[in-house]
Amino acid sequence: MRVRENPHLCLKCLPKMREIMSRSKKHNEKLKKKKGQNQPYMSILFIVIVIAIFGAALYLIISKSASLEPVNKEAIKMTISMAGFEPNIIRAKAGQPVTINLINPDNSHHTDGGGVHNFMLTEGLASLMSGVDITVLPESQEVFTFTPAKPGEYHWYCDSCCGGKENPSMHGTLIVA
Ligand SMILES: [Cu+2]
Repeated sequence: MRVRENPHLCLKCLPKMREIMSRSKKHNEKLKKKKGQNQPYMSILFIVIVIAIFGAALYLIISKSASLEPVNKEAIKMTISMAGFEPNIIRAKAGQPVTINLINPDNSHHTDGGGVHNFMLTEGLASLMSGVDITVLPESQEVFTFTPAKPGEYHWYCDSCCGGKENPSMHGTLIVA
């Protein structure tokens, strides 16, 4: 500070100033060296973070595509995931029981509904039945039977994710002849 304030230094001050400047130069070099020493650690840390992120993404992809074999081979095999029901149209005959093996391949990492889906059918059934409301937990399956009462077109839906009944992809149609 004093140096800048007074550019016309006396000869007495000159050696002192040189010493200060040299010290500051040495300090800067030291800092640079230290920074250089830290760089390999930073690169390793960066690589580790990148690997961790890719690993997590890969795990999510693999676990999502895990398919489950239906436990009941006689039943209608149906899948419910974030993409909707597959198939989303089934045909049945009035008075004849329909058995569905509903498979949920989604894992519990889904932020919406935690990977839980369900099958809700509240119309077209025999008066004795109050409706079908089956919940399928992540990466599991359920087998259930219902009997449509009379011919017509009825709709089922998933009530546990993505806005429930309002979600257009979480629907299915039951066509009863
Ligand atoms: Cu759902």
